[in-house]
Amino acid sequence: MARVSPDQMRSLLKVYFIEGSTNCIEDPVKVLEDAIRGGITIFQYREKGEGSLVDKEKLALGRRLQQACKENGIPFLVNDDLELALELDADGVHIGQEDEDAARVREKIGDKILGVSVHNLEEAEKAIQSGADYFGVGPIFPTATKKDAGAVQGTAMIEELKGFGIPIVGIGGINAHNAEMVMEAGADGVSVITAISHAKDVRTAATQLSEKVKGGQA
Ligand code: TZP
Ligand code: MG
Repeated sequence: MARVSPDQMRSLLKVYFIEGSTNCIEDPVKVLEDAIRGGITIFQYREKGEGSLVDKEKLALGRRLQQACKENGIPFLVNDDLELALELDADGVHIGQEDEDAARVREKIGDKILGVSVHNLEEAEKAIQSGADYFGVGPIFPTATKKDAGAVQGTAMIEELKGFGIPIVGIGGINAHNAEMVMEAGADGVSVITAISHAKDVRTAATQLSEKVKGGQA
């Protein structure tokens, strides 16, 4: 399989749902399936925080989530854990600045999707040279989900990074009420945890977000 093209990446990033067991009130697989029915376009398994699964249990949940993605043609990415991504033969990996060097990750994953979190122009340059397929930019708005997230950036950094021509997804405190601001700043999509995983009606929450991002076509 060839590397994903920037245009393909842009359309995949539109409604980017992230979750792990600690983000969900219900069974994470059910949450994901409902989110898929609501129109998400890509998924990231991010098993983090107090009480998160490890080893076999982490792998087992990853397998179930990946299966739900496969059945529905949704790309399945893994956060941070390169070994898990390779073991599951995931469609890609998302890494932050504290994780393994992006160029080394690119070497190990071949043509799989590589997302990198960037916070400034320097990190962005380096991520491009390392073979990133997209940038994750945030936190755009205040978030309680990632305790070690840096300073809230607002949408200004998206505008600045737009010039690189690499697909961009915004993250952090995004929901159906503020998603349009993120898209108007030049993002190709929005990445959310809480807005979908904690919704009373997960499917409707995903649909509402889709409508904001895709301009009415869920
Ligand atoms: N990276 C920056 S903010 C964030 C991550 C993983 C958390 C996003 O979660 P939420 O609940 O959508 O604010
Ligand atoms: Mg990370």
